Amino acid sequence: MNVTVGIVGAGPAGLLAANLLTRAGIECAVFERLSEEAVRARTRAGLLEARTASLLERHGLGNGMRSKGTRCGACEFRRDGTRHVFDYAALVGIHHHVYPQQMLVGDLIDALRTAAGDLRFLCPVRDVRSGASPEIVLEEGAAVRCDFVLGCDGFHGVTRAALKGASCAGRDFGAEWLALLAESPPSSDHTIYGLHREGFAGHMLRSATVSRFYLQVEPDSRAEDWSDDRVWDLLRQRLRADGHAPAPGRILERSTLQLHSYVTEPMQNGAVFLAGDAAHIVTPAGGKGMNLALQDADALVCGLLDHYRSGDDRRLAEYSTTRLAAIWPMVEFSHWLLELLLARPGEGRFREGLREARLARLMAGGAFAHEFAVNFVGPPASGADASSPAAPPR
Ligand code: RFL
Repeated sequence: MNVTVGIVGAGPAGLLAANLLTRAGIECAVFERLSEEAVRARTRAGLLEARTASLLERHGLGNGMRSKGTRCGACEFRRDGTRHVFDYAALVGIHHHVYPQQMLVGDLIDALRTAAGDLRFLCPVRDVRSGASPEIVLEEGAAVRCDFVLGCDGFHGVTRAALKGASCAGRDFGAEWLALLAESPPSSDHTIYGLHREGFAGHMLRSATVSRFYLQVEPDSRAEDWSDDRVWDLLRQRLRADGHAPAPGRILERSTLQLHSYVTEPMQNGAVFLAGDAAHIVTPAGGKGMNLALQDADALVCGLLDHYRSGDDRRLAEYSTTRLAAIWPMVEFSHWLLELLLARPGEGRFREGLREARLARLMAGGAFAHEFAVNFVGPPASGADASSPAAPPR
């Protein structure tokens, strides 16, 4: 079996790449190990940077985000019962879009179907072989020969192993968050970070009735050991300020997240390319993961369009260098924010002193606050990663 571009994984990166290639008339197929139902139901991210939102609009894929999402231009830090609202939109004039990942993934699946794209669920990939004509080896044994393979299969995928000579640099932060999705309405119109001495708590917007919460817990905790009552007691304790606290509701999902960040360099070997979490994973602090995944896919498709339309391989050759230059600053930003959010009760007053100083510096306004705002909402797209509009649907 042959396919021009083989895409492993139907997450945000793989689905965006498939949409753009299919609309441009370049044959591609997506191989996804899970069922469509499972992919559509996977709740994760919710914050789209301004440059990601404009990327989706530019490709005609922003309708759902615009009609069902909301805009957000501030975040809040709560510490010792005091609220510190950071109005980044007032500083830089741009907003986030709040649009749950599963809704965007649903939009991308629907758009790909409309464009008659080739999307194969329950089709796990066992291996990817690099080389002049790379191959995707399916779990059931068939090999699919491709011009290019896009590894969009997340951090636990199989494509990264095909990048011989690539290295993965990263850090495990030795901390864990309980990630919860609950029937609890927003208690404000922005993200809330609770900087409590005993551990971080976060309240993130998702919809009018559902919120995502994070709770810093002891490393190696098990999600099922946390009763609803204990979860709500801690969330209310860590997020309470000036009489504001989240309203308890039914907990729909709970899982634990080991906090780590990793970056693979380079993101390419021959005709095999990585995009999204397959190449880099960032902790949820700052909400960068899905944004980087979509931006990678957009940049990669730009290079492929140049290759097929004019035989110009410069953007493909520069893909890894260009993307890593955009990825590392976001990893650094997320790391800085995580250091502000995480409590390390064992480190006592010194750590708390640093947190106080960092928060004060941020809330003082000025150049530092401006830089934080730009990084949080996403710097404007540079010439290097701003793609040309996709060709109209066939
Ligand atoms: P995905 O979404 O992980 O998709 C990869 C797909 O590949 C499939 N796959 C395979 N298919 C075939 N054969 C194999 N051998 C395969 N192995 C894997 C998988 O089934 C899957 O469908 O990667 P992608 O496209 O790179 O997208 C990355 C984003 O999903 C991720 O970065 C974000 O969800 C991270 N993230 C957040 N990002 C943000 O920008 N803003 C946020 O607010 C935010 N919140 C979060 C998050 C991630 C979270 N978790 C669970 C890690 C909150 C949470 C709780």
